[in-house]
Amino acid sequence: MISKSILNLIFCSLVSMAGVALASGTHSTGHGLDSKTIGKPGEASQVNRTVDIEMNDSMRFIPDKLTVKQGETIRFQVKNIGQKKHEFVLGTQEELEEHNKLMQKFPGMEHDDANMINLAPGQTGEVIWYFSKTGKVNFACLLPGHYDAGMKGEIRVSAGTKRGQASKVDGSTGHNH
Ligand SMILES: [Cu+2]
Repeated sequence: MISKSILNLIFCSLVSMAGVALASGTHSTGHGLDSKTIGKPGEASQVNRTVDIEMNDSMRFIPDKLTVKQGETIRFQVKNIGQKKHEFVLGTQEELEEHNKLMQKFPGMEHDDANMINLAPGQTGEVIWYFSKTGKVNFACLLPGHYDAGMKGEIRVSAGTKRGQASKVDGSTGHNH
């Protein structure tokens, strides 16, 4: 455990040296991930719904495209149906790509943060995440070679429960005299 946290520490400093934007300087969600961008770890008691995701040795997530609503807390129930280890890591595309490069340099690196789950073959685990902002959140498997083989996915975070957009359609466009 001690060596693991030391490794984590080293890893984090490497990430910052590599020039990843450490927006607020907090490390609460892991390797300098900007929690303002992708959201933050969610509370089990606040979960709105569960999304099942499978990971396989064809280096794919199923599904690899998801839509959630801003303000939702999602329980990602992730299952590794392959014979290899896989992991599910949430982040922005930039963060994931930067992280991916580091993983190639330090292939033995294992880490455990709120925004990710690393699973042995046949294992199921979960990540509970609160999506605070609209836009795009990405996910990937950062084990060496997996991301480059296409093991990635995308979550679209749509605007919450706002209504009133519909009135735009039959509103001001007519303007008949
Ligand atoms: Cu993988």
